[in-house]
Amino acid sequence: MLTLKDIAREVSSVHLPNYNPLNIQKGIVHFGVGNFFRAHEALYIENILKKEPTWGIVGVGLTNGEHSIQKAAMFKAQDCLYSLTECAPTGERSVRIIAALRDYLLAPENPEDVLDHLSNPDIRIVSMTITEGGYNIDEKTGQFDLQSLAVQHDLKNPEKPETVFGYVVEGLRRRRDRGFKAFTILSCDNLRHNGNIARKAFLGFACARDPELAQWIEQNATFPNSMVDRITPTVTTDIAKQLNTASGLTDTLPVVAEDFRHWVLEDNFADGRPDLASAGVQFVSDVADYEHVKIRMLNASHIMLSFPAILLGYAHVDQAVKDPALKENIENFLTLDVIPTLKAPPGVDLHHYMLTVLNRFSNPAMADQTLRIASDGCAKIQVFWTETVRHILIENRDCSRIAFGIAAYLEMLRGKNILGQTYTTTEPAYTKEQNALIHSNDFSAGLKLPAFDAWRDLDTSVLDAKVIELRKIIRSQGILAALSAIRQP
Ligand code: CS2
Repeated sequence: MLTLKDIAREVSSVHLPNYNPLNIQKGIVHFGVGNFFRAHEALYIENILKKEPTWGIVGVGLTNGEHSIQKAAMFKAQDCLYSLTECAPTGERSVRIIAALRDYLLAPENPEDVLDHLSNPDIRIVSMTITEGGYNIDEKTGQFDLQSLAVQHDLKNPEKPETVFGYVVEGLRRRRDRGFKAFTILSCDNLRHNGNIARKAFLGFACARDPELAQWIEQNATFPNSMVDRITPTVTTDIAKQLNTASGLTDTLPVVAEDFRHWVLEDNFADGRPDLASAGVQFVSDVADYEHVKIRMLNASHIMLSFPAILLGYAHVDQAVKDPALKENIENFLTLDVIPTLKAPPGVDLHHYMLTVLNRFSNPAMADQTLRIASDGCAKIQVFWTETVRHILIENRDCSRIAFGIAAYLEMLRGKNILGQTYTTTEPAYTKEQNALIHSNDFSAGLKLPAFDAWRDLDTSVLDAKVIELRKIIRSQGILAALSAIRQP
């Protein structure tokens, strides 16, 4: 296993940290230590640690299922080191060891340890990648959902929290009572205005817990918005083996990512920040236009591609984007439906952006999984498609591509592709009753799913009829026939 001792010796062709990890102090707590975080934020931090050794990261996992316990043990066993393999579409690869993660805590095993870190004034940033659906916002009301069981638990047991909201707010309560500064709450999830959503969620929780504390947090903590971008596939056991064979390392937690990365951030930090600009972070006064472009073009077309791709039996994104009919559909979706609704940020050409996205999707070296992209479609559809759908409905524009996307999503959820193979989708938000809607023989039943809540206030009759028509075509003649039916003349 990879250890600090290993990185003291040169492993040929693997880049090692340019600082001594033993000299690093902790300055950041991060919730949600997934592959994206390990290939993105952790790498940016890695690149400044030599100059600024006070910004090491403590990772926190909030769940204690078997998988989480195993992951925590693996992190500990390799001193929280791991290898990152970056792959260019040309096939070139480079491997480096990331040592920015200096500790990993499994919150349910020792909640006090997490709260001690959060109330330590050395921790000045609390960042998070807790997924698009993780902010507990009710899309119908746009408000923090106080009724969820986990939130209710934390409101009743504020000093023994279980959710990220409970932990962060209790940590801030202790800092206030001890006369310490608040920290920056930095969301790194693919959300529209992720900082504003985080503010709504954490203040929503804090207000229900103690309005005075909420006021202190509002006045002292900050919630910068950010746009984050780097495609980071799931690492299966086979991929891990291949990565280790290629690198010559014995890493139980290797990560692989594309060679592209981008982070645009608002410069609004409560208690200082590292010099991230020197590591390539772009600081701007308003992230909104960058977020809109990224979410509505890259993430939106990622799901628009993956839903039908799964039905066609494509396991990987690069295979899917090489299918002419699927690629043409993405190009039409972006040029006809999405780009006309966007404002290009300074220096960004939207047509060029589209070509870059398609080129990134075609990177075969990563074997990015269509099922990874399609997971939690319920949250992703709401976050990635809503603005585009609302524009189309309000302006009475051609809704056929979005109807196709919805039809492909609903058919994909049924778990069987055109080759008759079955697969398992991941939809954490759906209840038993909602899952039954997916398998109903009534083609309109699925339209009741919460995935479509964010435009339910508009007249959806034309869209709904088109979805039903396309579902029938997919079921009787297949996905390519449905694509032909919506093809541009
Ligand atoms: C993907 C993202 O899961 C998804 O929906 O679109 O993980 C995507 O790979 C990243 O946002 C790229 O920055």
